Amino acid sequence: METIPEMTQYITNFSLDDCAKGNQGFTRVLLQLFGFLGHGKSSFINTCKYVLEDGEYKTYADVRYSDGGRTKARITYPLTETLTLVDNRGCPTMNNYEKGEIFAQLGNLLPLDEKVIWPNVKKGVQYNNKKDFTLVDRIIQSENVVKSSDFIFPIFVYSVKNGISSADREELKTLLKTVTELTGIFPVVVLTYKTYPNMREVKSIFEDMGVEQIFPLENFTPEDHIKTRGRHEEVLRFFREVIKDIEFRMETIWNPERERQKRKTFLVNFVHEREMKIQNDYMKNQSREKEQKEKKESEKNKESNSWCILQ
Ligand SMILES: Nc1nc2c(ncn2[C@@H]2O[C@H](COP(=O)(O)OP(=O)(O)OP(=O)(O)O)[C@@H](O)[C@H]2O)c(=O)[nH]1
Ligand SMILES: [Mg+2]
Repeated sequence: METIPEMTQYITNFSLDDCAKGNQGFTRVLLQLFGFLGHGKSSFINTCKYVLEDGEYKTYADVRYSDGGRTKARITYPLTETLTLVDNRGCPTMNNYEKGEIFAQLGNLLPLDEKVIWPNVKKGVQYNNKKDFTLVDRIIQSENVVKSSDFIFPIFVYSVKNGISSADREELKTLLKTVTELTGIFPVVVLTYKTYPNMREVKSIFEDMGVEQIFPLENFTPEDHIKTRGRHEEVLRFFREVIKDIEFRMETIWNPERERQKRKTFLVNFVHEREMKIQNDYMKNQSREKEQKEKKESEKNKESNSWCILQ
């Protein structure tokens, strides 16, 4: 299965019904793209559609970059009868608030095709600020809308152009590990801007993090979409490997509803632990401030006492 027509047929014909133990109640695969702002998620969707639908280059997913990020919603792009790409909103950094949102999107616990709003919570937020509990509320409200029959497959999109600082490595490793715990699948990594000189360095950093499947590629863009065999095959190989991963995962018995409940519990625990940490930090801070204040006051008292004795 190496030629372009063979690979294309394998991808377009792939159905969950043909997996070793049947579809087990799953009806489609959501290929969940996630990553930072402007790393090429939407361009990757356009690239996949261009290669698999074999027509003119079109911008299905909006790619022009603006300050707050271009993609502001979680939009689905059906690719074949079984495979649907999901363009999740890119986040500027990954603090614990944004991570909560990312995990809820990836866990398919929030509705699809709706606007995504990042929580505007600054560092040092008071523990009794209830703002963020709305994430759990939104998950509960979405219960009837999200489908357990969606098989979640996480795909992390990272631009080689960005490099990876040593400070970011641990952070990225933890992020990928958490997504694995949440979805039961180690995310596949797509490295965009493949022709940047540091591609091998970035790739080996991801390998060291334990990532098994890494696909460096140059996205097709409105400015550059001349189809070459190499670029076309790269995308097809990506899908072929993703499908093999799905087939492998489907060899195990899975219960779609139980999986969704597990993801929900995971997220509620994540939010709870985060809130507990904020609460602890807040309490510690309060008692530190109190101690400092008392210390200052007792020093002031000592000074005035010794002044009185001298008098
Ligand atoms: N040369 C080159 N340009 C790319 C590549 N991938 C993306 N771009 C360009 O990078 C810019 C950002 O790409 P997007 O696809 O909008 O990135 P995104 O991750 O969807 O961004 P947000 O939706 O804002 O999070 C666009 O101008 C793309 O044309 C690539 O592999 N090579
Ligand atoms: Mg986008």
